[in-house]
Amino acid sequence: MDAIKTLEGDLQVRELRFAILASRFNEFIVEQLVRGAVDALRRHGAGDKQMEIVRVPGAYDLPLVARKLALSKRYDAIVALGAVIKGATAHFDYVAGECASGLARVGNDTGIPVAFGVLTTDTIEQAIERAGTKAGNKGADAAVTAIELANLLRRIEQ
Ligand code: INI
Repeated sequence: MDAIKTLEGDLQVRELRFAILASRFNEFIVEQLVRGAVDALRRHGAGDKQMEIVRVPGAYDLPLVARKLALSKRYDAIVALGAVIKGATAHFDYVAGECASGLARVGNDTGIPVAFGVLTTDTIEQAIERAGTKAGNKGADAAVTAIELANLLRRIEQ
């Protein structure tokens, strides 16, 4: 494999700019995802001027604003954060489904990576586990993915 050219994104933030796009619904959970994302970006060397936090009411509303942010050309990647909890959501499938497919579409249509840090869980306990307790912090994971994808796209363009 050594002879084969391999393209990968590294985890150096360089001068990259990030939008952390977070929904307010289930704020108790989502704020922990925001905290995890900011912490991960900082620990990879990003300064606070390289990130902006943008808030929307709920996860369903993320794709609309993600598209606007992507088209603004002000960011190299978007970290989308939210929490849709089935137990508390009669229309879980619609909110979670539209959120996931809408965010994927934004990335695919605009070429700006949209890292998916939206929790979709059956219970509030599962959401807490993924928001900085025993199953890690999915906001931090999404932020690291955003760094890697932004760098990979740059390498492909070079
Ligand atoms: N939004 C969420 O982010 N999580 C939820 O669990 C949720 N529930 O339970 O309905 C939710 N609903 C609001 C939705 O995202 C939109 O803000 C709303 O429909 C207005 O567009």
